[in-house]
Amino acid sequence: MRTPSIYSQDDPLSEALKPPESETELERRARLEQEAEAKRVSEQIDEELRQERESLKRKRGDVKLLLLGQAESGKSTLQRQFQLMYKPHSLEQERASWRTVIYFNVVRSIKHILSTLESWDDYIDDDAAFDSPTSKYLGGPRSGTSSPVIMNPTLENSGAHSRSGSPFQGNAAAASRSTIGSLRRRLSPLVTADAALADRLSGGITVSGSGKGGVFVRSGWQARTIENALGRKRGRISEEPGLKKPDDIQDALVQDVSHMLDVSKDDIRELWAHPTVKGLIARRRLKLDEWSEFFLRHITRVAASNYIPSTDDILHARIQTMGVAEHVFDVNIHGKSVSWHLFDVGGARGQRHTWVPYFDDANAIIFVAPVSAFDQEDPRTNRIDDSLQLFTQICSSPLLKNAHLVLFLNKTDLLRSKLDSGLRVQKYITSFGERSNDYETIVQYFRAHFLQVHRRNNENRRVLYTHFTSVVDTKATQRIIGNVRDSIFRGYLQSAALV
Ligand SMILES: Nc1nc2c(ncn2[C@@H]2O[C@H](COP(=O)(O)OP(=O)(O)OP(=O)(O)O)[C@@H](O)[C@H]2O)c(=O)[nH]1
Ligand SMILES: [Mg+2]
Repeated sequence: MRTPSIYSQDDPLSEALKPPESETELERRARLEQEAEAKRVSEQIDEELRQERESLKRKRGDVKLLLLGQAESGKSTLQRQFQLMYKPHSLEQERASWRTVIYFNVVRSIKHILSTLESWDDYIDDDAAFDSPTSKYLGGPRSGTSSPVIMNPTLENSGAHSRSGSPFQGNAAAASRSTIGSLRRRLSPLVTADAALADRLSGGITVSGSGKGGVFVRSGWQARTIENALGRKRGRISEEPGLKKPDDIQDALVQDVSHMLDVSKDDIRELWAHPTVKGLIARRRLKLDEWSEFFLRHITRVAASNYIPSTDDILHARIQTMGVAEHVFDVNIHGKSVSWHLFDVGGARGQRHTWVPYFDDANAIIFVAPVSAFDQEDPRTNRIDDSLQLFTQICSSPLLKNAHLVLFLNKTDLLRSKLDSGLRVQKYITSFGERSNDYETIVQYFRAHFLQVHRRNNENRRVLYTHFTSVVDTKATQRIIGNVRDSIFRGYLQSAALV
């Protein structure tokens, strides 16, 4: 008689799936082993999902905190600061998966630099470089993009350019083209890894309307990135004594990219330091995101074959959030441990519809607005203006009217460096007028606009707590988190739940 297997005798589907009569003893044993393994993996997934559901279940007395704000404002980075403060071991477990994100950030940056160079024919001549984009291409501020809220942003040339301003190209041009051409050839295998890395992180899910073609990840992507790399080995990782822990597991793709980075690090450094690249950046013809600049500045360390992301690297890494990710922390206050459920939302326009179901019974909101974004658009609205519109919606939402409201005016470090490099707010936000272009005047000006939005939408007379932040700065952010925690608890203790 055949050894019992998962194929039931009565089920018609099982009947159809029955092994062939001609099955040999060897094949039968292999099949049974496979079935047992599949069953074990499936049970383990069920158990993990059950445990996850259990741990996420919100109890009476738990705090529900929402992190809201536009894309790239710093919500997930702030979430990582909460994680660092209240659940540091979980960040440790994720360290390996951040390597994939950071490699992806680096490869994307190189790809972006090379394609921008290509559109400039690998050279920028000084005349073209010094032309003001607005005067040359737009003839002044573009109309038709005025702000529905407060500001009246002007737009900068969004990238269209012509090479006709370079009437002669001498030795400098030829040398630039030759060097960049060779670098492009040598770096092409690395750049080709972009798609595979994106696929590894997103699990093959693409999101339409994702602006810069970014990669989105859902809650729990860190573990899945490792699973995606391991395929069927999933589930055995931590159980069997002989098998490696997730950190030790060698993802072939990541290993390949690591190797390519190691052998290309001098080329990447050369590209990053090339006068044409520096010229394009200085003239704002090549715009790099803050994380690109951060990892390129640290390329020698990041491209080393034994690279392990530091906590600072993890805070600077960029991956877009898809939907809403819930994180639970136990927060101790006055000797009492309370579970905080922190909801980190995707801020891209196409993701905002997913927020509303989470508004119900929220205790607190941290709204994150990047003040450094005054010179950016999303996609045709000035980003500060977009933040103000979003903040208007949050302040006026009846579902959120009882939630404690905190505003983080974030990325103040980047604002300072933009001002140091000579950027003028008035150029992008005409209503800023002739005010002084110094840090203090600017942050107070933005703060006043947010306060005004709050005042106009404040039937409940609730307080708005504002903080100037740079959430990549761990020490300062943890102090502010402590502050926010205390203020949330003060309000919260008054509600009957805890007293
Ligand atoms: N320098 C600097 N970088 C920051 C700051 N806050 C966030 N970043 C960086 O900005 C990038 C975007 O931050 P995220 O936290 O991913 O933004 P998000 O709001 O979660 O974006 P979505 O998930 O798309 O809604 C990351 O590379 C961060 O490291 C800051 O205060 N200063
Ligand atoms: Mg995010």
